[in-house]
Amino acid sequence: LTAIDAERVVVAGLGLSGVAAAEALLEEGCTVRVTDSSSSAKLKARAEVLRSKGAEVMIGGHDPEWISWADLMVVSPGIPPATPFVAEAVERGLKVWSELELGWRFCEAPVAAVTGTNGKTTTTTLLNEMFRAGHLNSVAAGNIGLPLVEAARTNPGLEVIACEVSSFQLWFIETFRPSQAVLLNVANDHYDWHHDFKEYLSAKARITLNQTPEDLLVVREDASCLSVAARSSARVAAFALEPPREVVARVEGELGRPVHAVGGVGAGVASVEVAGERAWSMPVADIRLPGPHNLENVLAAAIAATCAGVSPQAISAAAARFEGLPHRTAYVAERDGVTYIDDSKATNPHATKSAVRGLDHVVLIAGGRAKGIDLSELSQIKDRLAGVVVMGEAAAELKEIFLGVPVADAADVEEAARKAAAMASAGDTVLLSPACASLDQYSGYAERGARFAKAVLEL
Ligand code: UMA
Repeated sequence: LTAIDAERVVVAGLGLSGVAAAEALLEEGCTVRVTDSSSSAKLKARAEVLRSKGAEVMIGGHDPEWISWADLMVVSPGIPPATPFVAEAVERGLKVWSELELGWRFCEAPVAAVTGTNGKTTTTTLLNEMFRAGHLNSVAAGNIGLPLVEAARTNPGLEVIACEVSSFQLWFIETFRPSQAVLLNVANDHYDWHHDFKEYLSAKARITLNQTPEDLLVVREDASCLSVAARSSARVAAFALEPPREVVARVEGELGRPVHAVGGVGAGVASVEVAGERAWSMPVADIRLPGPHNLENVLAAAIAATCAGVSPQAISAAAARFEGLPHRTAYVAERDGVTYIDDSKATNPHATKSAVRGLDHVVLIAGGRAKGIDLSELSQIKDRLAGVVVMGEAAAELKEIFLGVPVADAADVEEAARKAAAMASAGDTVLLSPACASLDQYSGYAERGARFAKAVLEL
């Protein structure tokens, strides 16, 4: 096999990525063994399907013997590299890829990859909308929920792929080389998977590892993202919520080399300049996505779309239409002059800080599972808060952090909605933006957000 160059492949993890990887490998004629540590009813059913397609499947554990049998391991993003089965494979010199690396080898169209701690899914979706508005045959894939390997194999005639990539997927790449890479932001998250910020940042930096001067790297103008750009071989573009000329000056000063393109905002107009010439602009008031964090997402997508040759009209049309995704600073309702917003997807402090930025008089609902992240940076938003309702595992920690702000306890998100409503006055915003994962109480952020919205509508 030219693309994969392996015959005996172990697929670790039998989730979306594992199933898509195993199916692709079987079709390529590889001998495939699949293993998952869990043995739930769902996995048993999946195992049967894969067996019927010719894979050997072991659920309920991983057999280290398989490492010496294989010449490639494809590991699911949910399995941290410190997991003994994966760590041992790496140590013994087995080739280990993420599903992203495997999927890349099936891609015939250029990939525009988007990563960052927050805003990935929104930006990937918007970028795909911009491509489509520009009449490019494009699909949104990757961490967004459609494994790249599946997207590449099941969509003939693609001209570009908007691919959301996570640090987990980037960890085990080898040749993955996006024509365009977008690094939206890097903030504390996922310390249950990565060791520390340095390791997390270096995983994110891998998005540009194989890029060349023919490729483009789009970064936020901040110290962490620019440190990645400084070490990249790609052409660099940068964005910030300031006039483009100022952004150019700062970035070039920092990097010591010219920037290819820049996105910024001045006098109420968002714009992109390429090689010093204005290539796209749009009044900020015409952009539907709410909040400054989303304006950054729009700038990042607009730079990538512009540099991919999409017309400014098509970019503006997509940005004027796109209202955002559920549970991401999503408007729920207004009750007695109080606005209710569902930002259940905010599962780290940076996301919560971004949601609060741009708002005043907020009654914040926060808490859940902290994933090993220090939540104390949330104290920076204290002066914007009229009150806080805490819930879940992190409740006690949050109470300490918000000392001085009126705080109430809630057993669940429904009670939190009621207590927040009682604390809010006309003109305030009640914001569910938990800064924590939901898995201590809910099946996911979507359930937590849906239950919040329902409770608000019943107030
Ligand atoms: N498992 C093992 N051994 C272990 C640990 C886990 O076998 O030691 C098994 C689990 O029992 C489970 C499987 O591995 O059956 C887990 O697979 P997975 O968690 O990698 O899930 P997938 O269904 O393959 O989904 C993954 C992404 N999940 C994660 O990164 C955790 C999905 O992103 C992504 O949409 C999908 O691939 C397609 O690319 C989700 C996500 O939460 C939405 N991503 C994180 C985020 O956005 O913050 C990064």
